Amino acid sequence: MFKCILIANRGEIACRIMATCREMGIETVAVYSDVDATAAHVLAADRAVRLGTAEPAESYLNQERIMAAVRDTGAEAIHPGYGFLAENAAFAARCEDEGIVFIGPPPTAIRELGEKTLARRMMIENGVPVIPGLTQATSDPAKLLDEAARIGYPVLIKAAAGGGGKGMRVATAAEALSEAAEAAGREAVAAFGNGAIYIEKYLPRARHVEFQIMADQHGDCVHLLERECSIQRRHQKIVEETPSSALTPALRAEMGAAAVRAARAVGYVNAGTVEFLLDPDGCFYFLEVNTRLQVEHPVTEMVTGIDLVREQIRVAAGLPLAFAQSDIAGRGHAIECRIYAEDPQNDFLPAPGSIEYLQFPQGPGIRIDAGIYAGGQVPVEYDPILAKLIVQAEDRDAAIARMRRALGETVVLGVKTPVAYLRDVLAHKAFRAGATFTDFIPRYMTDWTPAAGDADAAALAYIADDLTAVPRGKDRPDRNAGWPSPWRTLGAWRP
Ligand code: MV4
Repeated sequence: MFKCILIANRGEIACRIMATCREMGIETVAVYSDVDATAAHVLAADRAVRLGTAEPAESYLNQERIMAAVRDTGAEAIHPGYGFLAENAAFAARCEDEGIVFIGPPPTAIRELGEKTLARRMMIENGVPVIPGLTQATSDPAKLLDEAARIGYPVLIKAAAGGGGKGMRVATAAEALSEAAEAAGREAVAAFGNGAIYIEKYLPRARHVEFQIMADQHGDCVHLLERECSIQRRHQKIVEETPSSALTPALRAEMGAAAVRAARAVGYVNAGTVEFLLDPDGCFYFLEVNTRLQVEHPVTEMVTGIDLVREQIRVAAGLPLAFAQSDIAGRGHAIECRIYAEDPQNDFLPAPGSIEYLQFPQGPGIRIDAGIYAGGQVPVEYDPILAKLIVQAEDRDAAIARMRRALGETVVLGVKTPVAYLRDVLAHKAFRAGATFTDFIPRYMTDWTPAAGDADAAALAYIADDLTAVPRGKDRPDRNAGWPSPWRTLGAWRP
């Protein structure tokens, strides 16, 4: 087993990975940029190496400096987390060349699955259903029009080098197709440096259901059940859960088997996610494979009891999977809510700043994956995810009740967060009924404002006012020495 792992990431995911390393007796190396010199992940690591200034190219995306940090610290492996270098095939190949273990899939799998039309062809060859549409990228208007006529409108134009919903455009009729194709191509160039596009039939009211997969270096591959991630805003997932209320045991087995075929098609190793769209008739279609540990992996860990990071590290070290498909069973229901520094009343724009006060919920079935602490800063330069709140309970209703309770106990002051918004998402009749389709947020939540007289919102505003009057720095009273906690204030205060 490795003695030392470098975590090439920051924030909550770096802290999460370090927690497992510590349990496994593996030394951790953090890397950081100047604005992160005192960030949570730096404090959590055994050692930390400065990379450079805040710009990602000078720090978390800088392969030279990360490899230098690996050499200087004697780390044997790199965990890339998600984002940054996690799905960079060239970086994974470079690690291999330099004798460092990349804790993730082989570079060939990253490269092949990153080419969306190639991935579609490989899935078709392996009996995985794909959405009707092109299997070769083209910008030829005649070819696009032909295919759209064949599959029928509306169609969705996607970037061939893309993923995650970036650069997608719907065309509802032939007249709109060429303009939409040009716009999608321009966006693809800007986002991926590659303007290649293709089209698919557009499925407007489907569910996003993804399967966690895990494969070892000895040819074993299993799935660890599904996650439903249909609650998204501008292709940003905000609530994820498992199991999906739309799957029967038979459909789960069928989709899980298709996910394993998808992984085997590219010789996949380590953790990955196979995304599907599930339409209201119960037909499912391959979307893409995410070749990384995902943000929402904790819901899977909560119901399966498996530490996915531990399995990633074991598999990367050459060990066989510790479980067979028949060992995998989900217990109860888990839900995750993502808490970003963002303003729900200002179009969810990132709202970085300093964390003045922080209180997380506690109690049975609750997990917090956080990358911040009270008194810390949320820099403007990176994704403003603060923490993930994950709950597990015996069934979906109990998990919803537990999540609403946990959100009600969550206090983050100093930056705006969507905590109150998330409570309303979970309280929504359609959510409770399991009507979680990809149009949920635009359909039900566009005109959201904090409920008039909402006790939490009012109490939080009251606490925030109070806090601005609190002396700072050395004059600030010790929280343990009589400063009333917002939680007590919250409990006692009535509008
Ligand atoms: C689609 C789709 C409907 N039809 N493709 C978004 C993320 C990326 N992995 C693929 N995505 C989608 N692809 C076809 N042919 C719907 C989504 C989609 C989605 C679209 C709009 C709003 C929210 C969404 C959430 C999940 C998936």
